[in-house]
Amino acid sequence: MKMKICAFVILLAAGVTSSRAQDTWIQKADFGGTPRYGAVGFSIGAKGYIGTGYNGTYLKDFWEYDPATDAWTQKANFGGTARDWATGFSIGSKGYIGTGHFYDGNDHYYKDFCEYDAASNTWTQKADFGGTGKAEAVGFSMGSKGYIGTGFDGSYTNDFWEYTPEETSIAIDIKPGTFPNSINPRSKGVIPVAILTTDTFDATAVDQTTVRFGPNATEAAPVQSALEDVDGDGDTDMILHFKTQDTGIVCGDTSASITGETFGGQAIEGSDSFKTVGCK
Ligand SMILES: [Ca+2]
Ligand SMILES: [Ca+2]
Repeated sequence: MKMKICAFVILLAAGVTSSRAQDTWIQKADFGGTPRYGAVGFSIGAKGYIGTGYNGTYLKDFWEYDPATDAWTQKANFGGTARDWATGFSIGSKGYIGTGHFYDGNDHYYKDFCEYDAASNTWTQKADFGGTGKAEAVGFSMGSKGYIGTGFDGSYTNDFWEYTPEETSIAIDIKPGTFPNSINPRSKGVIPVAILTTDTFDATAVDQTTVRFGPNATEAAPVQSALEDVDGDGDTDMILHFKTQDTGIVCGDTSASITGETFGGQAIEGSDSFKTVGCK
């Protein structure tokens, strides 16, 4: 009787163990650059990135990690000066590194802030970080916004800042296939608007729940959306339908805009012209 109970307990314990997933760490290829501290990283899509830091010398080299091949590739050096303890995050298809520190007998705390475009492997200087230059700040992103706070600027800090990138300009076509575009503001129908895929923008990445359309680009949410090649150039575009009465378009208006975000959090904006009809 005693043995039976014992066996039952063992089986139960084994069952519990095998039904639980286990967290694991697996060592991957070493970072492609030299050993260092004070580097910073972020991810864009299916790639990871690490750059800058200090190893006795201040560094600005920048590397891409591809988990599919477990390999590092050196990319364009960070766009600012070499530094350690910078801060980074990514928004959509762009990565950002800014703030940081350099010591040359005196401590220098940086507030410059650069954007990395993985598609073109280029860095662009953006608006300086809003607070004082600082080292060892922390950054993260949520949706289309980035955040940096805390850190050391000679003193401990707790200021906290939100970064909003400028909107990416996209091509839209009100009433695709027709021009000029005539809109009757009194119509009880819908207005079709296409977001076009181009060499630099994939319309299928747009999160249609975030899209608004109207003279102020804020008025109407789409009531219907579909993916199709509306301009017949071989790539897939997005077509959205907006109720005319939701758009706020009135007689005499001449243009309207779309705003929204991609699933990756990249803010977008595009405009097209039209003329109002049926107004007399
Ligand atoms: Ca049109
Ligand atoms: Ca197309």
